[in-house]
Amino acid sequence: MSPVRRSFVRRSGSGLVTLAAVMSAMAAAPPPASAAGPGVCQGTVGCRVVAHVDVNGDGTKDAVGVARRGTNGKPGSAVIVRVRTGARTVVAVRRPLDYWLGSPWHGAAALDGRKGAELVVGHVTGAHTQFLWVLTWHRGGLVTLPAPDSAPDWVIDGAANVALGWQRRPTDPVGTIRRLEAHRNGSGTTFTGTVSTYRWSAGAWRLLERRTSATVPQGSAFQWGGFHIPGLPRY
Ligand SMILES: [Ca+2]
Repeated sequence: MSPVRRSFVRRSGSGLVTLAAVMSAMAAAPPPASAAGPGVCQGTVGCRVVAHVDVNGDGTKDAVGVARRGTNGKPGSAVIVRVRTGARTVVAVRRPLDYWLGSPWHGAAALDGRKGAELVVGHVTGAHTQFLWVLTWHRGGLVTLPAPDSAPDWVIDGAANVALGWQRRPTDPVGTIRRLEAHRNGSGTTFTGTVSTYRWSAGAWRLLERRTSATVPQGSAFQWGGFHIPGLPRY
C-alpha cells in the first residue's frame, strides 16, 4: 500500500467506506501513457530491446529486453528476459544459459494458442543441437512453457544423421504445433521420420496424431530441422 493510502486509512474514522471511495477514484483516473516511465532495460546492464510485441495478451505491444550474464560460450551463464507491460510495470525472469554463443534472443511467436506471444531464448548449445527456453505469460508473470513433447526445452537439430524441428503449417490454427524428428537409416540415403501433431487445449499440450515413415528422402529430412513457425528464425 502506498504511504498516501496508508495515512488516509489511519486518519479516517470510517475507514472502509472512505478507502473504497479513494480506490474508486484512483481506478477512474486515466492510465498514464505507456510511453512514459522507465524503459524496459532501465537499470539492467547489457540489456538490449529485442522486440515490441504483445506478451500479456491485452492487445497492446510490450517492449521486450534481453541481457546475458556470464561469459559468452561458457557454462554457468544466464539469460535475463524483461517485459514492460505498462508505464511502470516491468516483469523480469532469469534462466540458465550454457555454452551459448552470441545473443540468447531467438524470437517471439504465437505458440500455445493463448493471447500474447511466447518469447524464445537460448538455454544450451550442444555439438549441433540447440535447447531453447520458451517463456509465456501466466498469471501476471513469465513462466516456462514446456515443449509439446513435455520436455522443458524446445530442442532443434540439423546434422548429417538427425533432424529435429517444430512446425506450424499455414493451414494450422495457432496452438497447433508439429514436432518433426528424422534419423538416417543406417548409412543409406533415406531417413525414418516421425511427425507428431500437438494442440494446446485446456492448459496443456495434447497429442492429436503421430505418423512415421521409414522412407523419407535425405533431401526432405534435411529440411525438417529448426523452427518452421512464423516469427522465429529457423536456427
Ligand atoms: Ca501487452
